[in-house]
Amino acid sequence: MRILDELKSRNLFFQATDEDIGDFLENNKVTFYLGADPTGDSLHVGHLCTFLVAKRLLEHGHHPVLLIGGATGLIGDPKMQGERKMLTLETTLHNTEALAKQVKDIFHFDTVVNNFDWISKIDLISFLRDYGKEFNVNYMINKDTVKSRLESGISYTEFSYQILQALDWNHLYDACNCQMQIGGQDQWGNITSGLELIRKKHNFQAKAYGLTIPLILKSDGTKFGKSEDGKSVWLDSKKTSPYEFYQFWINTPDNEVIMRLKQFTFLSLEEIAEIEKEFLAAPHLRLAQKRLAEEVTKYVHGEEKYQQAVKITKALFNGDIKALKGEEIEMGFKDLMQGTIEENTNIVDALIASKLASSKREAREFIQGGAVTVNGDKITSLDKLLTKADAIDGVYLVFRRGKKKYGLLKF
Ligand code: 545
Repeated sequence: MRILDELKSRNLFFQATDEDIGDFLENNKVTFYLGADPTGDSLHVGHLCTFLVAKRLLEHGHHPVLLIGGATGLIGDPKMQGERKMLTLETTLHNTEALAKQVKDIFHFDTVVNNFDWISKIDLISFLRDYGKEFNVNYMINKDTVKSRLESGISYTEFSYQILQALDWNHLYDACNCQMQIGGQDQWGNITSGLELIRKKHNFQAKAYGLTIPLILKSDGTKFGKSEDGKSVWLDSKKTSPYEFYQFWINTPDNEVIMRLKQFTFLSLEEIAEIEKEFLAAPHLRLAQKRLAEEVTKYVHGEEKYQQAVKITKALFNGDIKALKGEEIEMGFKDLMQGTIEENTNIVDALIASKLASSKREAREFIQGGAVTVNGDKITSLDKLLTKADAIDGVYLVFRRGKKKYGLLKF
């Protein structure tokens, strides 16, 4: 299948600057780039799709260049609403390193560049003469993001952003014949500014293409990429554990899951069609969600972390807490940690400390009713004193009340 048709079938094509981009991608080995500003120290799942499109193009024989915006991150790509908070040089440097490492580790891009390397060398007079002169202000204020800010206000700094992204592409066009830029749908204005600049700088002899990827929305129209408690799902395992990451994909609604398989995995469309058939025959088995979670977790975190996430999921489902190691307990119960207790704490007090009971009376009721387990063992005696011998690795006590309520305490 032609790569452009493949992207379209996977709902990964929003728009392109030329109709013949399909032929162009079929008949050439194209160097293209994708940029990311170091506004944070990690990507999240909302960014993932665009990077995977770069991988898809790579698999098709094209050559991706990943640009980290060490310079543009200091300026700030205008958002639809409100001026960005300016980042310090220090933060930007820190984030640049973290992002460069992350994209190398996950996607193995071999060419990573930083636009600080060339933008920081342009002096003000050259900037205004060599680039500013090529941009008509009327053209600039017609870009979506700028236009949306004209009422509420936009600083000159953010207003200038598109010129910087444009000169990046022109730089890469000259430096490595970079003939295409890809980005999310929100990058259209910046990408077309770059194309304009390249054309002007090359006497309208240059051939280059811009391609954008649709913004991913959930079926209810809200933003994709937040976990159930509203937190962003990061690719950095220190910010979102592989278990939580796996859970995010497992929780994909039935009416979105086939689309997500197309957008986020490298399974062929034929394989996905097979999965869809089996899934529709027995949706309650959640086969499609499991496969999606498997593919994406393996891709981002590797086989071992995926296996661990599955193990934690199963242990939590069966209540077989003892099957888990300390590290896995930390991962699976990260948000349920309620603090530390002393050795020989009575079960009634411990249950209150774990937040599974709100009073001694309630705690006693739960315990005597047989609703309470500690690390999977049922506790019915009100006199039970908890010791390190009860704890996993001598440290962790996982309390469960009823089928689903969990709390974690540490010695
Ligand atoms: C800078 C200089 C260039 C080309 C591009 C840029 C960056 C671009 C931008 N991109 C977004 C971004 O988000 C932060 C990610 C890391 C914390 O702002 N002006 O940097 C996102 N991008 C990926 C997709 C995007 C976009 O990295 O394009 O649409 C999200 O899916 O918002 O010369």
